[in-house]
Amino acid sequence: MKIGIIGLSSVGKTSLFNALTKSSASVAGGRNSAPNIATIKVPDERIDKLSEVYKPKKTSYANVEFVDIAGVIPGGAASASSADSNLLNNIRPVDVICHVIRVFDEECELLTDPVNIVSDIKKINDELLLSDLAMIESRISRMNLKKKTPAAELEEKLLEKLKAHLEEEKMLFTLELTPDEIVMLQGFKFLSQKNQIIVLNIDEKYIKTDIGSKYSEALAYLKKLNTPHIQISAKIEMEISQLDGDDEKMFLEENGLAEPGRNRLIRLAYEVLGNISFFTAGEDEVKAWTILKNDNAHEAAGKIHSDIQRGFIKAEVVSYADFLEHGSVEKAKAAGKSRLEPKHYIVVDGDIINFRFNV
Ligand SMILES: Nc1nc2c(ncn2[C@@H]2O[C@H](COP(=O)(O)OP(=O)(O)OP(=O)(O)O)[C@@H](O)[C@H]2O)c(=O)[nH]1
Ligand SMILES: [Mg+2]
Repeated sequence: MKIGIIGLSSVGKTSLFNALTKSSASVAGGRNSAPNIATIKVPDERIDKLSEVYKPKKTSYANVEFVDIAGVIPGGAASASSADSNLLNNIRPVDVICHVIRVFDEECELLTDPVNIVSDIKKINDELLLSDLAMIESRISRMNLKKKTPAAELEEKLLEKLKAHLEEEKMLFTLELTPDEIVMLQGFKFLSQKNQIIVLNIDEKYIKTDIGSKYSEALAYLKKLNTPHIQISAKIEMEISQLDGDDEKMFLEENGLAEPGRNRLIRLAYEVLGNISFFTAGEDEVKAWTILKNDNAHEAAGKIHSDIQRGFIKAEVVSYADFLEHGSVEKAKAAGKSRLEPKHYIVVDGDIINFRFNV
């Protein structure tokens, strides 16, 4: 899973990136700079617990890659500058967009404007939208130069529908598409079609408060857009990221936080993408595997190895809750809590699976 951190200039994107990935990328920024990239393991206390029991040689968490992209300049999508199109192209490969909004108004040389959440969101979303519109227009005009096949006719009709939607200043993620249409559009990787999470980078003085009442208009706007949001203080998260174990725990407690914002953000990104985890556990390795909600046991097997999928016999499943209650998978089994499931079984988040297969 790739998460792209985007936003206007100097809103705290790199600070957030550093906090999330325990990196130390320069916060100086600059619009021509290459994106900062780092992969982190997804914190999951279920994996911690499984490892405690199995004491495996290797523990493998799920991975998430964060990409910190230079600030988007309003008006860039309409300009022909290669810096602007490079910048927008850096967003293209990501699975989910983490859109950072400045909600701190500390004295800062560059930032004299008061906080304006709605206007800031629109500035960035307009860029994504205009870039998609330009791409569609150029594709349609190129198609018009050639004799059209039936497949091309279908594609053009669909692109015209998207174009009309964008011309009403609506993001593509708000357009309902059929599964066939989604497949047809996959190659384009439209920027406004990507799911977004709005990260409200709040002033540290608000960390114990829900800023909902202060910025109710902005939250109503997000609700209407159907975009999830999360409030985080990048500054505080940077401090947290420098602590370990007990120090981290103490700091969180002192600040009235249940867990680092990093965990909340990754969970939300998982949810937005419809991702869930299942586990394999043994003395060699305890491992988390990422699949989509509603994937079946046969598809889950394919994540591990094509041989396991091909030779699939049954999935031996113990739920995480049963594992926890009985203290180990073996004890849960002895208590009759293990199920033998067929290919079409829909895997549940947290299932501990042992695949039986024959090749
Ligand atoms: N008060 C306060 N300042 C912050 C916070 N987050 C970032 N800053 C400051 O804002 C400035 C910009 O931070 P960056 O993390 O570099 O922002 P950016 O969005 O990556 O900036 P560009 O990459 O240049 O677009 C720095 O001086 C930070 O110290 C915050 O939560 N509170
Ligand atoms: Mg930056």
